[in-house]
Amino acid sequence: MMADAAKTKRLVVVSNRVGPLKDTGKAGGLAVALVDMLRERGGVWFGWSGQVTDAGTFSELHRERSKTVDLATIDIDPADNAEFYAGYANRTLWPVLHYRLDIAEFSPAFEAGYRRVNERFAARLLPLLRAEDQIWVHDYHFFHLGAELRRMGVENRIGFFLHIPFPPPDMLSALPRHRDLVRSLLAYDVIGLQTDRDRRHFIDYLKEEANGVDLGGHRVRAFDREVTVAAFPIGIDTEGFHGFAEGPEAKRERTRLERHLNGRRQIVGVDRIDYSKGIPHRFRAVERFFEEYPEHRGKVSLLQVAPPSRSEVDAYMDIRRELEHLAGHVNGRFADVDWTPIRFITRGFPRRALAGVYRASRLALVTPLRDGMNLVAKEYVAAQDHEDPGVLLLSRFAGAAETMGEALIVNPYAADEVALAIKSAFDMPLDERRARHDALYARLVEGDARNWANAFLRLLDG
Ligand code: GDG
Repeated sequence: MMADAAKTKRLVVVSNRVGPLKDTGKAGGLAVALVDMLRERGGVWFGWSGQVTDAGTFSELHRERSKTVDLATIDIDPADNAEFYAGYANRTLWPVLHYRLDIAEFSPAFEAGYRRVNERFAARLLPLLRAEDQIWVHDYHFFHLGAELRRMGVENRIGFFLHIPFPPPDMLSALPRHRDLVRSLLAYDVIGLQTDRDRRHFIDYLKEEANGVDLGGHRVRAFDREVTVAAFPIGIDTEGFHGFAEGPEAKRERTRLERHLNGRRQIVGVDRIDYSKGIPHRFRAVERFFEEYPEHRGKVSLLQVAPPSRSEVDAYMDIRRELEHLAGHVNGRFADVDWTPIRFITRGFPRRALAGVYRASRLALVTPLRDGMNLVAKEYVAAQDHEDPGVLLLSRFAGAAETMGEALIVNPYAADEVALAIKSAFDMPLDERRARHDALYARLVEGDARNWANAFLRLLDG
């Protein structure tokens, strides 16, 4: 149990994008969990306003208050946007941390912009802090923020959670000045990673590159600091999302889809367009499935929902074009007048309708080449009808695979293996589907977003 004194400590959350404070269900599990925690303890959520202006990080502080929670944001300027956000964060760190050295861009200007923005965010956060606050910083945009706060004299407990993978040390060491980046991380008191694999990589890095020592009991010593390092697999608002799937918006969406499906079965994929999500590999696996198992032609189709993201980064435009081309190729090869094998939709769905899309699908393909966790896998399971659940096919390279062993675990690079798994999902008898689903669902309730945040904050409370 949390000590009462700790419970009364105010919480300050820092993340690149913040909010919303109201109708948090719209934004997903993370917002639900953080807003719950912020409401309970009272606190501040600080981050980027989403605006790019000339005043940038010197802009006025934008504030919005809802009961016990303050939302505080600042802008960034065009250079910050190019160098920090679209640059070091998304063209350098994102690929390196997803094991993609081949497309990572290393630029001193990006690196300087990243440091500058971390320093500026720390300087703007400083006057909002109180002596007893617990500070919780999120994700790869802010590796240096804790170290900057320390430099400014902040002695509060500060935690950091990395939402994306931590790669093996050999890979990270290709990043210029990687030691500075990791040294900064050690300024935090608690470092949270998604999975045991990520935690192992982090500790291996400290041992290999910084004479680190694993002290056991989540404690690690390196760079003259002793800190807590642990895995906290992030969850969703499981029961809330199940409720969405039973609600009217989901039902409307289902009816619309089922009318169109006309007795056919639907496979679903839902991903931001991103090369880490393995969508082209998935399309090729679906092609292999129709090739190898022709009895399914005309009876099954894939609905791929893929809202665009980070379109200012070239690699993201390339992948969109590649997907349009691949979908066209598969459809050209197999489609019939009344059947389209792959429907590729690049607009987003409202969250409650998305729950209906999941519910209307007998199978979900969640096949990233590398993913911190992957919440789509969890949402799909949460949305199912307990009496007649669909099957989750999950990449072994998604963090979620570590705690979702009852899914059909596949290697996303092996099209024939994925094709066979798709077939076996359609052959799977009801009692097996239910047994797998029940085990997955129970674990999702246990590891929901609230419990995830509580587990992290318990360690941060110290
Ligand atoms: C990072 C890590 C980690 C997608 N399409 C629509 C839509 N979405 C929502 C999904 C899901 C979210 O976006 C995507 O979450 P993921 O976990 O799959 O991926 P990232 O955005 O890459 O997130 C990841 C996560 O952080 C949390 O720690 O799991 O590994 O990469 O919630 O539902 N939502 C709506 N319409 C869409 O069309 N409303």
